[in-house]
Amino acid sequence: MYITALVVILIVAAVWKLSPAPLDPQEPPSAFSKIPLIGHLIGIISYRTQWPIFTMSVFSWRIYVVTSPELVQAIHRNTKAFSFDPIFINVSQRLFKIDKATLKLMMPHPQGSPNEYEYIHSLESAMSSAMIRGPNLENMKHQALDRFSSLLENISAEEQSVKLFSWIGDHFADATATALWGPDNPISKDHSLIQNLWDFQADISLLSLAIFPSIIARKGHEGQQRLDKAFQNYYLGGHFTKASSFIQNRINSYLAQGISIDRIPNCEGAILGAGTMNSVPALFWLICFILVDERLHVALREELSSITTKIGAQTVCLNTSELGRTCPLFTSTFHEVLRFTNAEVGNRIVMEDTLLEGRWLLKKDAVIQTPSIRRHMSREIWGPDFATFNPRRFMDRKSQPKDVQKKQWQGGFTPFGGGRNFCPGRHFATAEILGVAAILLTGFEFTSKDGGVFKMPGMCKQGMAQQVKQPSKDVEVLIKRRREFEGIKWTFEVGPGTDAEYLAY
Ligand code: HEM
Ligand SMILES: *[C@@H]1O[C@H](CO)[C@@H](O)[C@H](O)[C@H]1NC(C)=O
Ligand SMILES: *[C@@H]1O[C@H](CO)[C@@H](O)[C@H](O)[C@H]1NC(C)=O
Ligand SMILES: CC(=O)N[C@H]1CO[C@H](CO)[C@@H](O)[C@@H]1O
Repeated sequence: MYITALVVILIVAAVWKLSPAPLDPQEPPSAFSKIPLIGHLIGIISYRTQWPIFTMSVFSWRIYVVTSPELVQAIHRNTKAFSFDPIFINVSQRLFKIDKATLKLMMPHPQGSPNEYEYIHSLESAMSSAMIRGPNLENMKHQALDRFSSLLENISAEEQSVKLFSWIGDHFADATATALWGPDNPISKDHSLIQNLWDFQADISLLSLAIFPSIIARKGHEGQQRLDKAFQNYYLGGHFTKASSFIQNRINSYLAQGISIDRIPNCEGAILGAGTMNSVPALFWLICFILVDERLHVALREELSSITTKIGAQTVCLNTSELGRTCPLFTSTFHEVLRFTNAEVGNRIVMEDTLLEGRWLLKKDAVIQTPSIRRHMSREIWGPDFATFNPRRFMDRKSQPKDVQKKQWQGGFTPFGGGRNFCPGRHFATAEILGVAAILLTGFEFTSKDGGVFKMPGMCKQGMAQQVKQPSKDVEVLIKRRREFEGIKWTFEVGPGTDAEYLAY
């Protein structure tokens, strides 16, 4: 889950035999040796080839980089031959200092198939079954939006200055922790843990090296330890009775596999990380792309007013239940933000020699990368304006030729990954981000600190661990409540959601 190309390569380097193996004629063509191996660079240099898949051999390592949407789908489909499981285990082991007995439970059963990671599969289905459309998901949406709006009570019509990214992030972390672990979650009780979470996330790549973490990643290490401790108190204190089904299912899956309750907490910081590290930058960019475009901002306020209903003098209801239909421009803007800011790399390990699509031989133990940037920023897939931010792009996809639609939706657009590791949180993330953005855009004004027009913050080329790029620097803005929303409490209609907002493809 939290894996950078860098870390994968270090792991592979450690396990790879040192003698370089020559390429088999059936393997993907070789390209670009002796170049830096950071994820986004692989994505960027992949533009220099027309091959649908190519091999990078650096020293004795072998990485297959996939550029074509069709092959990405083929990789996602063949979950047996191409697996994330070995990476998950290696990284978890390093990051969470898992003891020998627990590790044994996590590995494939000695008498079973060597590639069957029962532990991971059970955990994955426990998580995704709690996050599919239905009452559990609706409950999480409600919890998150209710909590976020209550955190805004102190923002009055009096202007105040905030650092936008950290302001959004801090509230979002609390709201997300509330949705996942319930009202007794450790984050809402102690906001100082939020900084610990950001420190942990910033250092996650270094921490997964597991070499003197307290020296090479002191802040991240301290953050991780404080989070561990807080979740220890939460789990051992039995505070999870009001937690979401997502968390309840995780607990049951652990217990069913023989992992005791005291071993659970040290992974929970990572789950909170998964729930915030992509959503927070995605929400931030959504707000920024709207604030820099006055006409878009006005059009969206107009669109959102159709789902905003005043109930009595003190309450406003936001009906976010079918945003794909009721607010198509808003939903499309969000999808375009994901296209524009996503840098998912999608690592898999080849479990056994496999002939991909009857054509390309992929060798056991090699790493496969499917950098989304190569497809999200592709002229063939998106047309001549692929490099322009077009908030309406996803609204009129239905009017495009069938073959274009097919390319865009089958492997061409994968902000949430795909295949067995398809992000289980994608429905929740979409609903939470759109819901929070709807509150912020309808109820509040944001202006530039220096009084000028809002300027687009710079974007990092690639987060070290995130799938959505971070801003290179935070921005100061002035925020105030709109007069007509003074003293107002928000309520939410959430509903099950529709394909249009959930990117069902
Ligand atoms: C905009 C927000 C988000 C984005 C862009 C995103 C993206 C992704 C991606 C690309 C993957 C890896 C898929 C793969 O390797 O094929 C992933 C996995 C995962 N995500 Fe998300 N995610 C988001 C929000 C969330 C949220 C809110 C949660 C939980 C509350 C979550 C939980 C997870 C988990 C648990 C996994 C691991 C799944 C597995 O190993 O099978 N994500 N996400
Ligand atoms: C709002 O402000 C009051 C007084 O300053 C404080 O006690 C309270 O915790 C604040 N509430 C939130 C949600 O920040
Ligand atoms: C919320 O919106 C949906 C979709 O437009 C509609 O079917 C539903 O009746 C609305 N709910 C309320 C309480 O207005
Ligand atoms: C893909 C990979 O690197 N797998 C390794 C993970 O760690 C175990 C044990 O440390 C190795 O046996 C795997 O080869």
